Amino acid sequence: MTPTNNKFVLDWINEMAEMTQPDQIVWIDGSEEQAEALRAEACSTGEMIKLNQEKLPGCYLHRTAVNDVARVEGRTFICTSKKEDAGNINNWMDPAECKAKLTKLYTGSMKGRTMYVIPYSMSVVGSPFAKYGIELTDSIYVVLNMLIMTRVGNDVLDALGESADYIKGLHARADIDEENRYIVHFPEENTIWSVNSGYGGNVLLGKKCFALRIASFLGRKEGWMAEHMLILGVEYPDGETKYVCAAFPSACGKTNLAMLIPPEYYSKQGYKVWCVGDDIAWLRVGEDGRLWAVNPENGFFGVAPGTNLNSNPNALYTTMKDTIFTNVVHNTADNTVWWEGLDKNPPAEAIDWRGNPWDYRTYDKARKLETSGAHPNSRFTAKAINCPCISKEFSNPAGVPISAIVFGGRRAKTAPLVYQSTSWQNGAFVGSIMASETTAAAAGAVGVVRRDPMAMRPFVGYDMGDYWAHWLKMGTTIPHAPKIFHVNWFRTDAEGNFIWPGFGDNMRVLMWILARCEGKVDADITPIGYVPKAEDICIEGLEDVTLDTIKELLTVDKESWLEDVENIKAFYAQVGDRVPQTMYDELAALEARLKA
Ligand code: GTP
Ligand code: SPV
Ligand code: MN
Repeated sequence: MTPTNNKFVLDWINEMAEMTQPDQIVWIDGSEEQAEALRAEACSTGEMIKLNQEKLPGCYLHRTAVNDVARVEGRTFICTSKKEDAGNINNWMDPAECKAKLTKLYTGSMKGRTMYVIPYSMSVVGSPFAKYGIELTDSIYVVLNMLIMTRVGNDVLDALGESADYIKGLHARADIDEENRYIVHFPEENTIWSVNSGYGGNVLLGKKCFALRIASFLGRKEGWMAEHMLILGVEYPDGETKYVCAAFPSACGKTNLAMLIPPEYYSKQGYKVWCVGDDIAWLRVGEDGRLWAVNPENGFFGVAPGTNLNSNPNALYTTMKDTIFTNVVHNTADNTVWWEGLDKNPPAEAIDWRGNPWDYRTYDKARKLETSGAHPNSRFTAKAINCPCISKEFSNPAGVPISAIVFGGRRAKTAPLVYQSTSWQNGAFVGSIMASETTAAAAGAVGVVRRDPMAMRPFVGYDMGDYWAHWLKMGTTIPHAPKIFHVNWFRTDAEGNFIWPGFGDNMRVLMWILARCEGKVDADITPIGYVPKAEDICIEGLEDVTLDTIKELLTVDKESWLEDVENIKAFYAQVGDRVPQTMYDELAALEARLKA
């Protein structure tokens, strides 16, 4: 007995099972009993370690293979029938060629193993935003993560009914061979294939593969947007809540901003911040002419290092139960976990992310990757409902109305603390020229400035130029469009220290942003857009920040911006001939203003 009679689903599962040849097929029903049995099985094989259940109830530790610790952008492909539809920024393979190649890798890969069938929904089942998917996988770790990150169960199959409208995802661990690792998308066929990885964004197919790459493709076709954005609400003392979306590249502060705790100056007056989402937003124009957002996920797959009681207490509390930790330090004395930046007491008896005994005294900042106990991209998978600041609108199928969209990156120089674009069109341009220093969230060099438009460079499921055109077109369909801003928490001084305190204090910048949305505060116009008057960024209660610090953080250095303009020109050329003329016009206007 299968929990659905949907012919499209059953035929596809049969076909995939004929190729991968599992010993058995198990349908995941979302029940706690089944999840608990799978946890026990994973612990019996060493795939997971059950942690101290008194200190960390429901928590487990998993270590991935040493060669498999981050997304692999170089091995991620968009397989459209025409190469030009994937665009120059994406890797492309011919769909038939790709299937032939991967079929070889999948064939027999599940022999002796179980294929799990995970029916899941992105966003609340039945919501106008909701999209359904089925992931087939031979990894219990993937099943248990998907149970936290998405809405899993038979109600998804019921909602799907006899329809063929679902995203087909196939994942096989195979040999975790990095030379044969592929994360491929067939947007024209609503299909995702992933092989030879067991790490997060490569294998939790509801997340980056579906909710961004496939969804961005669908959004363009259907007139909505899938974005790499957090969603938060700022509640005012009078009880009204304003919502903000923010797009920062991977490991650049979305989870932290989404869960921020207001500085005392604000909390005393009754301000509160609520988290709706920390990574992905789906956006649609509402009947009232505003832009509405949902978080399609059901949990957080957050960066562990740096998370602590000062930086992000809400995230830390969220991870204290029902959490899967990946690639952090195992404190073997009391069977708990640790990571760099948690506290100043690294465990004396410990196993590092590689699975080797670890002596914290050997840590060397200059050789961080080789000597740290937790991998810099180690993660926690935690339930959204366990977050102390989760918004009461988190599961509202209608979503929340958005007042402001904020772009941001990691820039040691150039980008000021905050500026506002002059229109939706100019704001889309600001998104298109975003840049950031690379992080450990993806394999490759760390700390290199690269252009990362809308924080979506690795996640747009079609041509980047077409994606920008979609942004411009959306602007014409939103009568009450959000205002668009850009922030940078990461400017450094001559010694390389961050100038801005960041974290909870980012609220101070959010308050300026919201005041701008309501026309309640003035600004100075500069060649790049509106910049705050320094005295309008509240520094009450900040120890090391003076009005002069704010002035320094807000400077717009024309020379370095002109250098950036040259870099942007080269990037636009690389994106190719589908860059909208509007973006070139905006770029020319920016250059002219900088030279005036
Ligand atoms: P993904 O899950 O990869 O998409 O990352 P994310 O954008 O959610 O990033 P996250 O909030 O996990 O932050 C990543 C790193 O940036 C952590 O090490 C944080 O400590 C650091 N970080 C976040 N916010 C700030 C900030 O305001 N200032 C500074 N200096 N660092 C920050
Ligand atoms: C990111 O890299 O942006 C993440 C983590 O959120 S992953 O799920 O691996 O993509
Ligand atoms: Mn992310």
